[in-house]
Amino acid sequence: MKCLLVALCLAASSYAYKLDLDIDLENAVWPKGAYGLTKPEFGCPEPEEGFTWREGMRFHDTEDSFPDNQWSDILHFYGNYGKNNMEQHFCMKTTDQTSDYAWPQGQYCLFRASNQACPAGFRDGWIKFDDEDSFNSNHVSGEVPHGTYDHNTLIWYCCKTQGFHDVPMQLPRHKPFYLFKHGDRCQQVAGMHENEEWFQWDSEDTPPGNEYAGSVPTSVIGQNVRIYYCYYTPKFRRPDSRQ
Ligand SMILES: [Ca+2]
Ligand SMILES: [Ca+2]
Ligand SMILES: [Ca+2]
Ligand SMILES: [Ca+2]
Repeated sequence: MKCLLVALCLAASSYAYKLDLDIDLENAVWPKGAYGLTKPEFGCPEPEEGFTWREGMRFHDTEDSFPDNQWSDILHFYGNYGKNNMEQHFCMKTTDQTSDYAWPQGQYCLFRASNQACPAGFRDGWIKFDDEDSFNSNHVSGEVPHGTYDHNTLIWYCCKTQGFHDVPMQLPRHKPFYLFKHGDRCQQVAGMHENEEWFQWDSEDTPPGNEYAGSVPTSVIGQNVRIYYCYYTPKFRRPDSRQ
């Protein structure tokens, strides 16, 4: 009888826990700090009280001679990309203090916001993309990550490097979003499926080539630049979802 009671109590408490978790998920907000995400095909995350996502774009004129940008079989980038050139689109949160919720421990990276430090607990780093040297047509518009945007592209990142991939963190799950991969697999997010994607920039074939420093997303940076992304999609939809 005692055992039955314990079992019932355990069942009841785990049910309560599940309810709490669901409520937390509904109320999840984007963590405080200034940072950016890659814009996916369905657009930037929904605005929240205190901020809206500011958008921007970097057009990379990649190698013109036997152009060979490559990407994963499935890719959900917003905008245009092809063998010869590509657009990086950004969703930037430039308002620092919007909630008390800080980015949890884990293994993932974000864009660093222009002229702002990474959120607390992140390490920064940069990648320099050696874009096409001849008749370069790079251009830039809107709100973009901290960096240098001329005939080449240098972009800063913020990385969490000390947590565990398999401890799910809570983020809004109204819409799909991207984080950068850090380490050997994608960070788990509660209520979301995570799938790896990648893009490879065919950089200028003539040296000096690409460079990087500090903490950056999982990538291959040599003659060309390949960066790995984690694409998150909701496991189930909210009844009032606008999608
Ligand atoms: Ca080109
Ligand atoms: Ca160049
Ligand atoms: Ca190349
Ligand atoms: Ca070239």
